[in-house]
Amino acid sequence: SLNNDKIDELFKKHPKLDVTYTYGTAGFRTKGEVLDSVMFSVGLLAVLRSQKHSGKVIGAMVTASHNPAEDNGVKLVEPMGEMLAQSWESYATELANAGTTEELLKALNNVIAKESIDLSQPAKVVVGRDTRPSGEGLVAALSDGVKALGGTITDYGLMTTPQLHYITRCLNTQGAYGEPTEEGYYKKLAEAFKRIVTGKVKQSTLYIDGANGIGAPTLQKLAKFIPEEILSVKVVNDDTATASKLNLKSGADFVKVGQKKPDGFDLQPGMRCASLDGDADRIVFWYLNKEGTFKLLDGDKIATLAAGFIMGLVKAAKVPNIQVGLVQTAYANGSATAYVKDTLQVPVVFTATGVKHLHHAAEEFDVGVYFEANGHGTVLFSPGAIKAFHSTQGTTDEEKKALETLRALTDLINQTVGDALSDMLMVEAILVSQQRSYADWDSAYSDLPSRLEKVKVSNRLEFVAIKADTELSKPDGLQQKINQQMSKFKNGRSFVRPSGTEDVVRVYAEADTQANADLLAHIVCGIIF
Ligand code: 16G
Ligand code: ZN
Repeated sequence: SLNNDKIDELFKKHPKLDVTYTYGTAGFRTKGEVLDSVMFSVGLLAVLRSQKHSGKVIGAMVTASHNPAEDNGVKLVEPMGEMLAQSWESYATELANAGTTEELLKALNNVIAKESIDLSQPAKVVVGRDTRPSGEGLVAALSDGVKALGGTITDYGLMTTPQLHYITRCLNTQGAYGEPTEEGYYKKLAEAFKRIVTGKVKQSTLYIDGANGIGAPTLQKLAKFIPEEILSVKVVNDDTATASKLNLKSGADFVKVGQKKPDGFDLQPGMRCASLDGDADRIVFWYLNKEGTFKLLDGDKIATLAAGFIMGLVKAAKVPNIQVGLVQTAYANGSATAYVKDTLQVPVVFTATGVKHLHHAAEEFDVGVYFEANGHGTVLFSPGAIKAFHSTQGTTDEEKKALETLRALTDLINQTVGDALSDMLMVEAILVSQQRSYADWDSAYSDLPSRLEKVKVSNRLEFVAIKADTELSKPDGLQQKINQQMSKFKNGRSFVRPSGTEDVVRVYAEADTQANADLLAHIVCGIIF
């Protein structure tokens, strides 16, 4: 049974503040200074989750991703590296909002009873954090939570979110996925990349905006495992010592939302650039075209590049019965969706925003490509597909080469979660293989002009999004008004959804011209305000 005294003693070190917390799309996320008690409660829950999985290792990542330096957050990782099962999110919320030891014990006993937790099971937790100043103290609080329930915790220190997911999976699969160390991660990615590009013509330097976050030093370490003759990378915005610079006028979110270059770049035509976010689970690519216009290659462009390449390989390798599919959200540009359906002829499935939704939908395909337009995504290979790539021999040289590239891709691409560094190498491997420039890649289709706005409303929970975030079921009648406005614009499309990470409602609009996309967004903002 629970050691009530120990829980009480440690909980008193992490008193709950007068704040209501919610485990949302990306776990808990808010100002770092109000998260101490939350971390303690997450440590408790991680132990129960590990026990539920008969002692398998559970991951905990302390990060607030692309948000400002003073924010922080935490999310739990399942043994195979996925996001915490949705059915446990409400337990996380209940534990985090317990104000007294009595309430906390009640919430704990509720989980134990409902999930029939065997408290005699061992419990193991691993934790990592990004570069935020509040991270170290928050890890200590989480650690106290783990200890209060008698679990063991290993602190891996600074790392990217995808590295923590990788390590969690490695620890639970006895080496089958890779070595459970930082070096093991670099080696796995570097080796797989080399297998694809060796002997092919190298491209010009990649300039990577590290958002002054953990992705910068991590990429510098990764680059040491890849010879300069096959890849040259230069990391810009790598000042992790100045906390306030994290994600400041830099990073994937800044570039995607503002459609402009980050600080720190003297951007010239011909330069190939990309931006990571603060925990390196997102990447977007960008460049100046011949006319000197800033051009963004976002998650949709990455997804279409990857899907097209993999389709070609599967065909060339003559592996039968491999269904490649793509998963998008409502934020996918209308042109991207049309290109995937009409030109690539790959089936597309839509899900609500948030990695967990896309990830599970992608698992339904043999090869499931999922990317959010914001640059978060990966490609999942089913166990059957991986087996087929290994058991098929191939007769011609072309078939053998295609098979070897497919096998290497299954190692190169992070199978647990979207990974900016793995995605960067995947894109580079494809561009090298196809000898394509950014402009060639970009020319597959032209994005429809779009606008993303946020609106502060008195209660965002009054807004209920349905049909994969494309419509609102509440407040009553609002969707009809939005539809009326949309229909007035050529290629007009707009949707409204409550944010899962900020106290705002987001408005997206798309139309034939930038002025019309801006206008439609503006009108819809006016309707909901
Ligand atoms: C979180 C999600 C991301 C999503 C974003 C939407 C994960 C790991 N991250 O960052 O996928 O795009 O939330 O934010 O699921 P919003 O709800 O504030 O628009
Ligand atoms: Zn992130």
